[in-house]
Amino acid sequence: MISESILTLLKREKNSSGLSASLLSSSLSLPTSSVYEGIAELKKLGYKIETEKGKIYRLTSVPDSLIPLEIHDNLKTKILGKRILSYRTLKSTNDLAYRLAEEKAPEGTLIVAEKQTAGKGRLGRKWLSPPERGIWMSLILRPKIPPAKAPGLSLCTGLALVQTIREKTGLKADLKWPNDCLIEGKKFAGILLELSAELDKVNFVIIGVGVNVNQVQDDFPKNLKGKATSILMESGKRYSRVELLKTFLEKLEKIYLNFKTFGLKFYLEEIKSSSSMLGHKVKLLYGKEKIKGIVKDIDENGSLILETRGHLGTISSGEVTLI
Ligand code: BT5
Repeated sequence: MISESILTLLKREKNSSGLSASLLSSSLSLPTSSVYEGIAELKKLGYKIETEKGKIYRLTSVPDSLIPLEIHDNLKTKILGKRILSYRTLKSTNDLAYRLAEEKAPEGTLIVAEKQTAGKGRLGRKWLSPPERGIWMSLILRPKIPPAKAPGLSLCTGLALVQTIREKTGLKADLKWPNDCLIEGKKFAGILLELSAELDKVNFVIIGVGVNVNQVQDDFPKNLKGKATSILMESGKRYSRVELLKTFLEKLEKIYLNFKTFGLKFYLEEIKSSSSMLGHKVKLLYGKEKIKGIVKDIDENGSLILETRGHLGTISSGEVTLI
């Protein structure tokens, strides 16, 4: 892509006095007219490029947009995000990912949108995805594992997210079984796993992740006030969504490869120590059933071990709240 090659050169020379159109054209063996077109395209994508005397170009800032040009830049993964489809608006990145996976899209394909108009949570719930405030993304994975092991990927994803936020922001992010990530008890991210499987084999898994990065309090409706939060609200700082996404992909890839080889047990201790529920009294909503108990453990399939009136039960899904 012409604009990508021009951008690579402009980034390399970011601190110099700039590059001339003729130098760009000779370095890339392109006619000058293509250089002008490439520069115009980059400006349209939000890159700030200073122009001197109409012919010397200097890159002064890059957009925090979830576009392949930025996500691919120095991304150290071998599978995740190698192919990226990026949109201004989608109904749901998960829906598109599912369709593409059915059409044989390769493992690691990443779908991102700046805004979702029908972002999905679990069980038909909605996920608010306002424009340019968060990371709304889905990944296509094709692990060769039995379907019963697939829910473990939700905890693996949560772990990668918690590791990312802790490392990049210093905030104490926690996992809330089975699919939430919290800071100070408030939800900043949710994970939605969708599975296509036969009895003994997974065809593909869609990992949908929504991360609230730069929302302010007023971006949330009344019913989520005090329950939902963003990285900006917790840290007081704006973080680059692109940088968070890249770190997350790198961490998730490492965890995913170990998960496929060794199973969830490889990360179980870290998952447990990052989990806000362990040892606490909780209320579990499972369909229409309500159970109270103490969270004793998380097992190697990612199920919750709940003690209720002296009995231990294994819970594979549901909604848990601290009491
Ligand atoms: C989840 O569901 O937490 C999974 C959310 C997954 C969203 C991603 S975004 C990219 C990808 N494409 C999609 O269409 N979805 C995935 P659940 O545990 O059911 O939580 C949903 C509940 O969280 C809602 O009913 C609200 O109460 C609350 N909620 C909605 N939007 C929120 C937000 N932006 N931040 C925090 N809480 C939210």
